[in-house]
Amino acid sequence: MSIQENYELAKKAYEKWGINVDEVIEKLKNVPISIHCWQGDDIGGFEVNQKELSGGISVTGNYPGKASTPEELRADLEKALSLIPGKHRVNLHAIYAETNGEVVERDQLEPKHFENWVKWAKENGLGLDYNPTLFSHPKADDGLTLSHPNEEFREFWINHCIGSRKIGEYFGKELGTPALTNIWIPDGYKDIPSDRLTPRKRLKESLDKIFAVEVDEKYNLDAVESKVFGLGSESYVVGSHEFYLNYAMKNDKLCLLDTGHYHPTETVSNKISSMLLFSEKLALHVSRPVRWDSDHVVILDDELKEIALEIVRNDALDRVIIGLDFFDASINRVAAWTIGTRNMIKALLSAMLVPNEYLKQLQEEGNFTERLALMEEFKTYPFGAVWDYYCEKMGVPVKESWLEEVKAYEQEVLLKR
Ligand code: RNT
Ligand code: ZN
Repeated sequence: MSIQENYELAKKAYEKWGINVDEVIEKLKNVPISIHCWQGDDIGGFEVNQKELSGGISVTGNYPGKASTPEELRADLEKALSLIPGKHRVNLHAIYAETNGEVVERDQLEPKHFENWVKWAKENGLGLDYNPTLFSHPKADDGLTLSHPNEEFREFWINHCIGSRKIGEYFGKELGTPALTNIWIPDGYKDIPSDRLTPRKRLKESLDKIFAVEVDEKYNLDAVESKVFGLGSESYVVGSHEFYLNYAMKNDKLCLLDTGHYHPTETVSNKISSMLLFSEKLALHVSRPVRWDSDHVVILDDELKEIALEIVRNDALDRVIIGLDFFDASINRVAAWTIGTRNMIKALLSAMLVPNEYLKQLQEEGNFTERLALMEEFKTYPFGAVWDYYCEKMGVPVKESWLEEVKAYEQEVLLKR
């Protein structure tokens, strides 16, 4: 049977439940995923005085072919994007600035250092998002940045974050879609702190200074990302969930929830509805923690599906900004992007192919038998046939055939680096 025939059959099965599959597909087309550029080069970046990765995050593996120039990184991203259905966004970090071989300190970065990225984004119909880089730097060697006891260091990072918001604004203006500028800092302590308050007070003051500078929300949205622990900050992280949740609510900023930044039995899927009741927008870093914040490639697991369901059934596709955050250097990096992003999209599609309104109604009526029965039965509905049709319609490889393209790209491009 052809892809089309399979699709027609699947459509009938879903139509029985009042799901209009053609409409679902139209809707899915317009959901952008923000693809993190840093999977392509193990969070290396292009700084002239490149420092080793720090900040309590770690990339493991040494698969050949990683990008080491902006041109290579963009070419790899283009390859991955050609295998992913839909129009998406690319998420940059300050260390991906292009400074023409000159040393430009992070607090001196300007929009002009991202001109090539913007030009490329325009050519490829992409939006751009941004992150100041508060790690892999001599001024962050002790794992402290915006909460640093040394005022001079703090000022440096504050200025870097202010400049970053202006770069985000520049992206938004140029590309006609607001950039999300997300602040994540590694600050914390390996061992039990004797004072938890003072560093948090300093972080609060630093953020106040950063956000005191007016930046048009039409072009740039600010987010703050919390964490529960990191390598070297096992006992205490300054920017905890409660810290940023309160900060964001009080100051009208977006909370960014990274799926690897909570206690192992805590799930981001269960947080989304609560967040949506109190803020207009919410941002995500979809990742896959394995025992810790290991940033494995996103797979189509139960938690990913549950996250997608929470976004879809709460009608929040335009309120939840979906970004990815994983870095695996033990496999082909273009494949890593492709697998992770396709899975995110698959999860959204599968969430749209569930009779969500009816299931809600069953719960309201206390009919938990039927709720459970249907939720289980829908797991084996022919969602794969719709996914294949979607890929074909969007002009990207169907099923695992994308892998052949990655293999060829590896032979022709990656292994020659
Ligand atoms: C680290 C955070 C952060 C980084 C990127 C590179 O734990 O998740 O988002 O992964 O900024
Ligand atoms: Zn993250």
